[in-house]
Amino acid sequence: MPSINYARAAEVTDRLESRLVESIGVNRRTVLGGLGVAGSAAVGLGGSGATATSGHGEEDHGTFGAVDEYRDTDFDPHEFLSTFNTGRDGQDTVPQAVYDEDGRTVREFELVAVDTTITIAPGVEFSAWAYNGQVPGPTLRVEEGDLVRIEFTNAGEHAHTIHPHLKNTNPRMDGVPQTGPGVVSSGESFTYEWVAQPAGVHLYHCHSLPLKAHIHRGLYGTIVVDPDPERVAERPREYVNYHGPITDEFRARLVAEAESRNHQYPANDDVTELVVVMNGFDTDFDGENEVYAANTRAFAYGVGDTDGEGTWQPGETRRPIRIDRTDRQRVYLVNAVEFDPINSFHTHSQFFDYYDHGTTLLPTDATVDTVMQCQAQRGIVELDYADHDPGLYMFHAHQSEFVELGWMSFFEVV
Ligand SMILES: [Cu+2]
Repeated sequence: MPSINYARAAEVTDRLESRLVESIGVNRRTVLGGLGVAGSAAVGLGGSGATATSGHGEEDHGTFGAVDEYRDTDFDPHEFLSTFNTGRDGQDTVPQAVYDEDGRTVREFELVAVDTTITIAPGVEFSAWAYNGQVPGPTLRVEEGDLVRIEFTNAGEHAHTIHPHLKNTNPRMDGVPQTGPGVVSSGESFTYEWVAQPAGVHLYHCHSLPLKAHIHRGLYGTIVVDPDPERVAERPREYVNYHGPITDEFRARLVAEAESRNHQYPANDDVTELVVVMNGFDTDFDGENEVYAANTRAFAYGVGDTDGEGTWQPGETRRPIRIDRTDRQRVYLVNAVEFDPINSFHTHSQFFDYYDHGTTLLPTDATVDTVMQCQAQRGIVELDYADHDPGLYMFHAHQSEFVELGWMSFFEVV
């Protein structure tokens, strides 16, 4: 491998990271968000009658099953990238029970909302509300048409829900305060059931009021719904924004694309898949974000210290995302930022195909180097680095402020 200048990239990452940590006014380990009621009131918490338990209490809510195991999660943004059901050995790292019921495949997950602290920059912790103790929550991967069953327990202090961005035909299961069970109070449980549709990359999040308070604290995650190739063969028009004739060749192309997306098909093995959730943290509860990130940790995919040979020093948490250029790269990109109307994703020296919401099998944008996403928007980014020399290639939000405050990353093409 030709020598790659890591030092200069490491210096940039270092400088930005130091400035960010200084700007938050942290020079020792500090838990942010400890403002409690006062801080939450700044974003209006407690203003809703629907939110039953808005007060931080001294009262003991007890423990609920194995809840404590979620309170001390050692979240690794690098592991998180590919922690979902890939169908490959050793990578089914988000536990799910899979079984048949009434002729349909059920995929059952357990989600527990807890109050916890997470690390968002070196020495900077944030008082989060988190599904299974991690922000973003676990990535749920299912196939189109499956029944997704979520055993949800609220072990946090506040009332929460899970609202899916899916085509959900039962209002009881919408996870909003106004329908079905409403909010799930502290100490209670509810089983959500959703049909996995449409195929694509989707979002789930808490819908308790005030919404922005519950989302920015960390209650969100990704649902990847793989297209069912057999359904694509039968109903190809539902997967394209194209009105011309559907020839056999065209149908076969769509089916091949669906198979490459579906983790149960061998064609999926030639694709490296990554989940990138763009998020932000309002550390002083003034309704603006102080820290931005891809997958929670500011500059996690920046460049840290190596031994000069490209091997990361022990304990180094900053390192680029390594890309095997013989593989196709697929990024499931989700914007979970609150307070800022839009976020964006920009690649250096590279153009990509983009599938808005991931619901189509032909790109909605071809050959672009920047896409923007409004709040809750998401999509699939497909990259091919086969023509590129090995080395470091930046990617980041193209809002300079977001870059300086943490949302700056590198791919390391090898
Ligand atoms: Cu909530």
